[in-house]
Amino acid sequence: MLVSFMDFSIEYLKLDQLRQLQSERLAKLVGYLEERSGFYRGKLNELGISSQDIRTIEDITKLPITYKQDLRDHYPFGLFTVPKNELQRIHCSSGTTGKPTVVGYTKEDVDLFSEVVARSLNAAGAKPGMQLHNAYGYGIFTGGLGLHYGAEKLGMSVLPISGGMTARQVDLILDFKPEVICCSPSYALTIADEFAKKGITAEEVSLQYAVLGSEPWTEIIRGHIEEKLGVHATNIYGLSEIIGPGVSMEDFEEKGGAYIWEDHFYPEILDPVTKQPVPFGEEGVLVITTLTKKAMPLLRYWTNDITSLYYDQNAKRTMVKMKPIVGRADDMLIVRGVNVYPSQIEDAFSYVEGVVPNYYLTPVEKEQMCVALDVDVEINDELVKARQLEINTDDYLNFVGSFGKNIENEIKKRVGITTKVRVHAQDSLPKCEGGKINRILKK
Ligand code: DLL
Repeated sequence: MLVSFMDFSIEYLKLDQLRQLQSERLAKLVGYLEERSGFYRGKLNELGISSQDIRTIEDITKLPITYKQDLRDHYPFGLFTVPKNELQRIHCSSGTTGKPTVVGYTKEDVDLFSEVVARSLNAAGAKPGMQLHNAYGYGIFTGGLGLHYGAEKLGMSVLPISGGMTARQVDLILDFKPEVICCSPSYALTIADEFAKKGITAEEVSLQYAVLGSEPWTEIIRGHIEEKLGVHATNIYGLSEIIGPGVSMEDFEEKGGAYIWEDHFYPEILDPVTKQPVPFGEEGVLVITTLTKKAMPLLRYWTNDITSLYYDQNAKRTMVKMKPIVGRADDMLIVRGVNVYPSQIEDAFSYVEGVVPNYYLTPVEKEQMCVALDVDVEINDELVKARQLEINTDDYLNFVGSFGKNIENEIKKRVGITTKVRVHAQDSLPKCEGGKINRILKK
């Protein structure tokens, strides 16, 4: 078996030592940017501050916020702080419209990326010598290569299968018997369904751990994946601008929230409107400062992702945790004045037995205002079979009708909006074919 030479002791650093380390790193970073970044030099000048004003991590609130637009305005390489010949890799964020957001890595940055992904895999339960079935997309997306290098750093072997061709993925999992899989949660559901279609049970699948992220997901999806694949499913979060996957990660024995590797990525939660820090524990926009990156460090990067921070009394490690992302501020729907994220609807499903969390939301608009939401969702076959209902008979339609009403009521109760729920047979709505899924359909 391969042995890992990684040292994870930093994850258990005493809080005062961690703050000291963050303070030193922040002061050094601002000096570095003042020297190398025309963009940040200009921003610091505008605010009338210099690197001399940044001595402790608390001084971070004096610093400018960086937005995605700043990266777009300096497309492609304008925010890089090293010459192009010092780069080792270039990635882009996953936006589908307009020019991509470009990020560069020096060799040190790639090492850092591998280190935080290796830490994440370790927290997910993976061990040196295990095999990773890496179904994240390889290419300019950070998922595939990010997990690949991290797994190798931990001492795992990797099958770089990438996303798509689900039938083949399933065959190779059966033949190669990997212990660990990584992909988006929606694609893990597709893979799990493919096993079920073949009549293969969780006990027959070698997988033990699933490392899932790149899109919001909730406990109902975790439950389905854990049950169908017989794994511990944990949440990995990250974004290209900061590094890629491995900004934060759940522990497989703790779950519920993800440790932020805050010796490298300093988190703040800001109010989306006032842009001021919210009281600790309250929800807002996650803003991250990269304390140690070289090619494209960012100060207070506005991720647009909504979450909150907390300390877990029973946590193994000392670093702060974040709750699962509720959604991106961009994906928020306003239904008759109520702010709604798809993940809140998904969460409401968990209160009705028999919902298969493969769903789509279609906003219903009147005079350019969203007044309601149509929800298409699947019903579990087993439930229908258990009641011995023949598809499309009156009994079936009545049952499905009241099932849909139950979901509508739960959504009304928990999210506060009116929806029309259309119930579909299991496996009849389009599935994720690899990569990130978009739950919101346009009419
Ligand atoms: O999605 C990096 C990644 C790859 C993360 C593989 C995890 C696993 P981008 O393509 O730049 O990078 O997209 C980043 O995806 O700002 C969030 O909105 C969303 N996102 C990523 N992970 C999660 C997660 C990668 N675990 C954007 N939960 C982020 C919710 C997530 N949203």
